[in-house]
Amino acid sequence: MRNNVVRPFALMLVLIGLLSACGQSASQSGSGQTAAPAAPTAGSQAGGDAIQIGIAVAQTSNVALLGQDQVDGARIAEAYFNAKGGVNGKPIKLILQDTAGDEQGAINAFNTLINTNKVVGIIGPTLSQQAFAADKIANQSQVPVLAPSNTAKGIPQIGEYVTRVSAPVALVAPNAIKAALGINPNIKTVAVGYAQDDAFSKSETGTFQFAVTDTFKLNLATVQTFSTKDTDFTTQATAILNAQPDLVIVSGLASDGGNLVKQLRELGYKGVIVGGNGFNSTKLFSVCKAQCDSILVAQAYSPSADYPINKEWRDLYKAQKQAEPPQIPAQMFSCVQIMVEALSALDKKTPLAQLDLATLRTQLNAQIQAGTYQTPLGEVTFTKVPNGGGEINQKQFFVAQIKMNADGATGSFNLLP
Ligand code: 1QQ
Repeated sequence: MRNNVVRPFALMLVLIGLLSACGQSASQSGSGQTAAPAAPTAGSQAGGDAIQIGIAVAQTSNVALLGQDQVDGARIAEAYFNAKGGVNGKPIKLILQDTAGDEQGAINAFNTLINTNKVVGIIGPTLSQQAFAADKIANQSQVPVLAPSNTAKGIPQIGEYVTRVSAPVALVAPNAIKAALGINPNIKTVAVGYAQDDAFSKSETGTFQFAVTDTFKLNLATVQTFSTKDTDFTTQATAILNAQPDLVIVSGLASDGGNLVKQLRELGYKGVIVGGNGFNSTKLFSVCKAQCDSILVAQAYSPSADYPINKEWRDLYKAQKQAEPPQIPAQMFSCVQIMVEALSALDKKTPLAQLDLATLRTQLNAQIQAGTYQTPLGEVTFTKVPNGGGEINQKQFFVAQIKMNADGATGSFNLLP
């Protein structure tokens, strides 16, 4: 068993911990005075002051529209949980590494967090496309990953150290089509567009297309593809208009998807539009502006859900942003909560300072997947997938309709009853 291999180190590390408590610092790389270059303990992270948790999201690139929402959620969570006493009295410190928008950026951020920052676990990356590349690295290094916004099919199957906190597209997306039919029961013809260079968009469009043809028995008139890097959608918008759809469904990220909607409306499309999970950000409003109005988006979060911690989170977010919290920052807040609560539970079994980092990471992973968490998303538990990690169990999903304000720049996600 892996745990037994590292156990002999634990005793030695307790001694090092005692030494450092006597005023001698146990640095991450091991000081020249210690007999052996020991693996760092949780207690030696950040000089023993705080427990370091990695946040690897897109702070730059076109994906930063979504990643910035995650930074907001993470910062609020860090202050909130530290004010509540952190991990049994010990504060947490979030270490942010920018992944930018691609796979290599995510791999680099994960490697830095694992090997340089020596975090106990990682929350990230922003995209499924990045997760399929970077989560493998964490899995090989036996570092727990919480997937805050990775909704494509197959994420928990990457490996046992991957736990998904973001409900998969297969469960969430079809709710938006149902809502569209509620608004216009005469919908017969559907056009679909998706980003063909993005794993989430491909996975989500598969779910949408199946729901259109098989679940709701509608006519799928055209399927248009684009890239997440595109800005000109004349070709796709023209083809969609020519198909004369009553409903258009877009699976893309906030910047490309938002631009497709904008250009579609500018060319004269008047019917219902459904956007996928890439639209679940108020940052979308700066892309399609007034033309974002009335888009339907299914979500795994409701700001008005009646859970005690959701009320606190919502108030904190509103005080900072003067807006209701969208889904993506709420999922990030929930990830930080799950890390903190799992660390606290583990610390009660064995004080974290007595565990070497490798053991701590392994035990933290098991603790994360075994727990039940009352989050802003509702009660969250995980099901272990065969040969993989943890898949989220979440009870409630919602559909919102975007309402843009008269200024054409600000707006809100209004939940449908
Ligand atoms: C994924 C997604 C993105 C839209 C999250 C920002 O759901 O990549 O899986």
